[in-house]
Amino acid sequence: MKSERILIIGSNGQIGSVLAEFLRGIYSESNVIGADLSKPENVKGPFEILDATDRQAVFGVFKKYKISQVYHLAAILSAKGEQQPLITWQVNMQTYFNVLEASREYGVKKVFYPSSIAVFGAGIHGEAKQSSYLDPGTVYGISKVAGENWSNYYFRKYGIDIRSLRYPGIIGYQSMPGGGTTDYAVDIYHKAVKGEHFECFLKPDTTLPMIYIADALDASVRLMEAPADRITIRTGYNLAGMSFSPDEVIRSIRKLIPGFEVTYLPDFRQEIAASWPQTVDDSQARKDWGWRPSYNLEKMTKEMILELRKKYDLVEN
Ligand code: NAD
Ligand code: AKB
Repeated sequence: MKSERILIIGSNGQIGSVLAEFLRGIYSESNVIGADLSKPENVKGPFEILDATDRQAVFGVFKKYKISQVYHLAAILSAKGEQQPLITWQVNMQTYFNVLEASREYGVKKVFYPSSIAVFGAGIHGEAKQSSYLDPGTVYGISKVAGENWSNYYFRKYGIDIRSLRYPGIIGYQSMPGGGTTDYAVDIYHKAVKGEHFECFLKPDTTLPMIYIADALDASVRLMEAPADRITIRTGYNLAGMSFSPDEVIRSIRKLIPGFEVTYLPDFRQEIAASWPQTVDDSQARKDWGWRPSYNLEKMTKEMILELRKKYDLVEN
């Protein structure tokens, strides 16, 4: 087992809950400390109830556990963020400033900052390049661009080794998403497996970049473990898994669940999705630290359906 003391802030969330398990497998249960606004039942390993907007509380957790690495996942995502823009700005930025300052104070070795495809805006037509202009249309996207720039600033000014990925929409069977525009792509599998009708809040041809959770975790840890001299981007690396529209994911699900019924009722999230790129060029991540995704849409659909059938106890004998 590797020796690090790793703090995950936002460990109850879609990514955090799965990442915690993944990191415990690498660093041991006692070395991965979860932290979130409330304590979930049956939590494994050390856990702190923490409001990361509270500077003193954040400093206290860093000191108590002698943290050496942080994954700062706490945030309000794109769709929820548009319902409460100023609170979203406050939460997304204040939590990150507290993490940056605590990292400086306690000599944290590495920080992971999750950015998003939401940093891109309507100015991109089609594929987002690593160096594409960033003109986000959501408060969430604005906070991620700011977070990326602060990461770069703290790296250059204070030498804190901060690493960041611009995640696409993440899809996994283990946990539910928490208020994003790409959430439909998780929900749709649950509805299909349970034999329920699905109402889609995006139009059928809205293509977005997505990634399977196993690939997202692999990319995150691979980036964090890469030698520092391989990291040439200190804002946020573009990351790609696959790209698909609701129509395409439905067709891939119907190969295994032919009767799956879907209707469309686009809402405000359609406008957010329409402002995001359709594909992402991640060649810099591939070149710098050897990133390669393992899942395409068909492989992911098979695994999602298999795992969700087990979860809902629907496995055919
Ligand atoms: P989520 O909403 O599922 O989880 C976020 C967690 O942060 C929640 O458990 C919430 O309780 C916690 N949190 C919120 N405010 C907090 C505070 N003040 N103090 C402590 N905890 C707080 O989000 P997620 O999908 O797991 O995303 C994690 C990170 O990855 C976020 O920064 C998000 O922007 C980024 N990201 C996610 C995706 C995706 O598709 N899931 C894509 C791109 C980027
Ligand atoms: C969202 O839809 O807000 C997130 C993201 C892509 O950042 N899933």
